[in-house]
Amino acid sequence: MLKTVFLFFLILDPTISTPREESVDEKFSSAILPESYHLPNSYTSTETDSTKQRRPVISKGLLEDLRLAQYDFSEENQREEDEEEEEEFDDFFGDIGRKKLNALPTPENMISQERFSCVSCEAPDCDEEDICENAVVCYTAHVRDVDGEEMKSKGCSPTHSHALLTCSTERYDGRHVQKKHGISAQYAVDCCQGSMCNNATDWPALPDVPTVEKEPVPVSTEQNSHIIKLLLAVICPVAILGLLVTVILVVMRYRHRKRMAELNAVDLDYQDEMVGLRAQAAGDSTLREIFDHSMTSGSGSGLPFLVQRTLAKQVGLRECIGKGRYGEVWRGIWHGESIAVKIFFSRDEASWIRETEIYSTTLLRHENILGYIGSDCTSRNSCTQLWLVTHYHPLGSLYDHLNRTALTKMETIKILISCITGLVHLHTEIFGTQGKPAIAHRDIKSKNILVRADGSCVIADFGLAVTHTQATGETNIPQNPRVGTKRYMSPEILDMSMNMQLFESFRRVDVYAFALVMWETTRRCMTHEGVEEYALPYYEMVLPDPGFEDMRKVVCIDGFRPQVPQRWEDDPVLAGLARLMKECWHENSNVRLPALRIKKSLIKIACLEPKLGVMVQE
Ligand code: C9U
Repeated sequence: MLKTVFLFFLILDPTISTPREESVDEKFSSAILPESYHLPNSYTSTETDSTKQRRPVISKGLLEDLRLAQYDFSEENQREEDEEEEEEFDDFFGDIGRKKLNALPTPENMISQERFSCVSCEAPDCDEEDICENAVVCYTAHVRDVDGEEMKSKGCSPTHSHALLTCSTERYDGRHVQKKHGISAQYAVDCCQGSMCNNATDWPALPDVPTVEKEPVPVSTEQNSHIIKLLLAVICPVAILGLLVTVILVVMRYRHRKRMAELNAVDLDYQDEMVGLRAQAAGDSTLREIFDHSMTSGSGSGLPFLVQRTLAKQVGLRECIGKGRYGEVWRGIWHGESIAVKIFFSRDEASWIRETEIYSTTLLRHENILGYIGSDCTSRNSCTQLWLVTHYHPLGSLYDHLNRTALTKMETIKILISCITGLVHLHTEIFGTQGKPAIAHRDIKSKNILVRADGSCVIADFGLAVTHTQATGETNIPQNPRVGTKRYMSPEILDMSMNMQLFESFRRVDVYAFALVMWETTRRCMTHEGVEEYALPYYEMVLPDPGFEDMRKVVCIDGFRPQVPQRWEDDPVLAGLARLMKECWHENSNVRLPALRIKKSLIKIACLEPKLGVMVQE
């Protein structure tokens, strides 16, 4: 049954192709396209048949064709599908088609394989009649093409399959095609069997053009939904991603601006007399003039606030002279003079804030504290740049210096006394309205001490510093994820027994670290017995960049301290230094000497040698 329906589809749906078995079928199939509908040319023949009798269109061949079309369907299946197909059939053909299908050949009306002559004439007007031979059936066809043009033709159906296709539908109104494409052809065919039976036949009446609404084409609907799905699958993630990126950028920009405003506010807090400040035309002044002014301008130890604001714009960075966890240190040029610029990683913003606060402390300026010029916080390529600008010391850090050169006793004493003088100044609170709080450094080490051209030293890096004011009893420990350098950590930090409430504890931590700096420096002090190579404290006991636990084991559990060579004991100055450093790195922080005591002891040691004593007195 399905095969039968397929045959109808061949006629009705131009999108279904016909089998390519016979050339006649091929020709025929093209002829049945509704959009260019015309029946095949008649088979012309010279032989005429006077029989004009019209007989039922039934033949053995037709019956066989139909059987072939149905052969693989059981009766049961057929019954099941009948109802369904009837509905489809109604849709396509209505009453006209049904009538014809019901009239298909049965064994009862089977007729012999007789051949006929038929009248043959061509579309559109059938004006020149001829005769064709050997027809299974004769037909009279009336066709209206998609443009509404009517065409009339007569002819022979040469084969059974041709006859079946030609005659199986008497009337076709193209409803199905009209529905799909909004345009259709119509045809009406009368078939007859008998010699010249289509002579003088009337033109069968054409069905009206169906008035059906164009149905939305399901294929394109499906395609549309595919396209929509595809677009959704592509556009949605891209749009969401774009939106997310935009939101993140906006939030980052907002936070960046907010942060910049906060950082600027930090600066402002430490510029107490902003209003009275004169904006300086820095180009007109030398560094010294600017500093002289800054000492009286109320802007702490650095430049007047308004000059600091534009520092980053005025400084030309020349070479990177240091890199570390904090960020980078550059030598820069400012008003023709070398300056040092510490550029903090934005993750170490807390250190920049703290260092700016400490340097902005009134009375911090001291010959053994790194000279502060100013801080600037700028935005470059949407990145916060935190600058701290100080004096530049060409000899670099004490660590660099000791690595580079061995020292005379004079140089050694000068380094140690200048360092401890800086530490005394830091640790000492100066009372009064123009005073300063006590400050503990918390990261004393040879890399944080710079060597001036005259061989004396300055202390740098106040990012971890804590302050204490006796009057209020307040110890200001800023929030900072950074900790001191593990190698220089005192036993009480390593075993976590340190009393953080007591400011004195922080001073003692500095003293322990200073003792290690003394050891590093004394190793490089030449005597007639020679000199040791530069070495970091505990170099024999821990690997480079030791962990907290490594240091705890060495310093607290094993109780090791840097080794004091025999050479030192043989020299009164070095022996004195060795005794002093041992007191300063004592396990018990209470017995460590205060900075001022250390300074006095160092002076005493210096006086052991007349030349050194003169230097100290100066
Ligand atoms: C890397 C440690 N550090 C050095 C300086 C600073 N940190 C610093 C601290 N706070 C604010 C600004 C800077 C610093 N360094 C100098 N001078 C200097 C000169 C030469 C070197 C290093 C430092 N060399 C290092 C080894 N290679 C040759 C050059 N002046 C002031 C501060």
